[in-house]
Amino acid sequence: MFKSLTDSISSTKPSSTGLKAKGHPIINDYRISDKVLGLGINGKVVECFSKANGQKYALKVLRDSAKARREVELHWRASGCKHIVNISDVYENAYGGHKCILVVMECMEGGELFQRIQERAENAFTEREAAEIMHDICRAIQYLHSKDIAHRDIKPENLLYTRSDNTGVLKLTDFGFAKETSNQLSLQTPCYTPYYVAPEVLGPEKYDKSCDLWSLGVIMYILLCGYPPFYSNHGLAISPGMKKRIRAGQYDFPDPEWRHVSRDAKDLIKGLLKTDPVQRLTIEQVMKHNWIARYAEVPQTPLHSVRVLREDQEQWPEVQEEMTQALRTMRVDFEDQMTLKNLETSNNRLLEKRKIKSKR
Ligand code: I85
Repeated sequence: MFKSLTDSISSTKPSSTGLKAKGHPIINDYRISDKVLGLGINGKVVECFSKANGQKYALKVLRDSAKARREVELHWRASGCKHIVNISDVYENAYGGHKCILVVMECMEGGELFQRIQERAENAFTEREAAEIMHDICRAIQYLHSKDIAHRDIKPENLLYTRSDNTGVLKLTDFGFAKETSNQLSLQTPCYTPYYVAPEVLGPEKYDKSCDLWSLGVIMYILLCGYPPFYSNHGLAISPGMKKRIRAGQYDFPDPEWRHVSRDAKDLIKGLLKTDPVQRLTIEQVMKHNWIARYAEVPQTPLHSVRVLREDQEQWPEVQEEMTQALRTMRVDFEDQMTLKNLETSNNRLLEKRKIKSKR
């Protein structure tokens, strides 16, 4: 079983940099500390130290499954980007009586994006700095989408800094929901030859990627003002009212936080938070947008974000929960849509066949 992971992993990168899932015990190579760095839904992340160089790493422990193998495979394939957390080693070990996949990653010691921003001096955070951060996140997404990978779980807690000083690099992590979007039609829709394929069959690819652009819109909005564009009224994580507002694209740019924010910034947010995924900007369009392409020339307008993030600090867990749920809804919705589309096209195909038959 695991051989296939090893094979697929080593086949995705040139053999010179090929990552081999190691079969020998990880404890031969690393000292695993009992410090937990984070808890993902698929597994916990703990601190560990290389016995070869003494350096600190982060270790993600996943129970072996098809889902876990997909996560590691896609994450490894994405590891070549400066703004994606790097995998350095993968082990297959029995751990706690279970077959596990152990992913050794570079250790991100700078903490989460918005924690870092919150720790800054008030008024010291400007629109230009927000644009620089957005540019970094965009680079990660551009890299992924160019490799036909949709991350589908881009949210504040998955954006981490390498270090806490000003040399820290922002990187994206957790490929637990990542999905290969390449249209290998023969695999996706086994009953058609490419000649007959309708545009909507090609559609689902775009939907998966558009999830990441919506996330980008939400993160950009929070960066610029300190609160999210959609929130529930009564503190419950994702209320029916909030769902409605997300679906209707009901958000605004209230004063005083948005008064001095540039028109370019608001224009980009509008393109990212389009409710119709087909109308939403693609990552290539975002890269060409003035606010991203010329991020170093964005006005240095002071933002309210640091003050607001601090004032609303106790609401941050809810903000995170809301984004988690909204992303979950989005992934499920797309799956439903895809099933419907495929049913539609397969029905049409049957109709075609009947028409042809009746003409004979
Ligand atoms: N380092 N989502 C939230 C962490 N280095 N973290 C999460 N899924 C993952 C944790 C729960 C992300 O795949 C996660 C994953 C991977 C990491 C990860 C990877 C590499 C780290 C779930 C830290 C860290 C280390 C030292 C200090 C600090 C953080 O988390 C801090 F600055 F916070 F003190």
